[in-house]
Amino acid sequence: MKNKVMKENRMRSVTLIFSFLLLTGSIHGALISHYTFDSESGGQTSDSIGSSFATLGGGVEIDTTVADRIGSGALRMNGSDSINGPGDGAVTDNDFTWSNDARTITFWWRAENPNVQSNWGTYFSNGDLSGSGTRFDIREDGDSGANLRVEVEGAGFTTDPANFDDANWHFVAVTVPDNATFQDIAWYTGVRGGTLGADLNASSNSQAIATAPGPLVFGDSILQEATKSGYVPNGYLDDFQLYDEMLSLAQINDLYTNPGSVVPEPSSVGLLALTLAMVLGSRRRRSA
Ligand SMILES: [Ca+2]
Ligand SMILES: [Ca+2]
Repeated sequence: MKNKVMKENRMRSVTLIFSFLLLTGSIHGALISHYTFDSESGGQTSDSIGSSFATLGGGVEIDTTVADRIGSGALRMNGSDSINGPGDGAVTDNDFTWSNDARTITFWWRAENPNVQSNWGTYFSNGDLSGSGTRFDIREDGDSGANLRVEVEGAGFTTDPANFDDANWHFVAVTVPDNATFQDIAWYTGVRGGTLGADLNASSNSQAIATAPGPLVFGDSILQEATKSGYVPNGYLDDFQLYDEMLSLAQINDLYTNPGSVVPEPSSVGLLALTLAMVLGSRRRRSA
């Protein structure tokens, strides 16, 4: 009888520990990529999550001098697009597979030459060109002035946040819900130390989001069009964060008002303590 109780206790402990591991695994899954652009080594800059890295192309480098960067460095994008395709930018070694899953992308951007817009300078690009909705770009729209544009294959919308290309650092956050069409995407921007603006997307385009697997590209686009080069912006990108869920507006505002911070996660230590308390509690009940 005693042996049976001990076996049950052991099984219960194993189950609880396994649950703990599953729980912490899913919590760490929220923020899935974080490029601080603080340093480089051998032409690569590391993702602070996991072991991935981005290879720096000819149009980008790590800059450690620009004013008000977050941490020790930022990605300097030199405005020179010489390769047809994403190779001028910083390109990750691993593919991301999003398809129609929810996501949030946040980063900071600052122009090198205030009020001189890049052509189609692209801060972030992902996916491929295989079909409708498979590409995902966040960029300037130089054809319309210094504007912010979000674009997928088959849909795009240009907005006009005030002074987006001035000398200030600008926060950008883009959210995509599950199973979204283009009109469901929201984007927000705000100058450092200011107030975060409202959702800028007024598009009613119903193109489905179906981002194809591909590397993350910073400072260039996966687009390959001989007549539309100029995808490397002239400025700086800093503190890129990618979440595999749609953050709330309050969480986004927290990232905006605390540059370089990440959305807080429940403490793993706290969960471990809770799990141990449950194990001990179950043992105490058994032996009572
Ligand atoms: Ca940085
Ligand atoms: Ca290029």
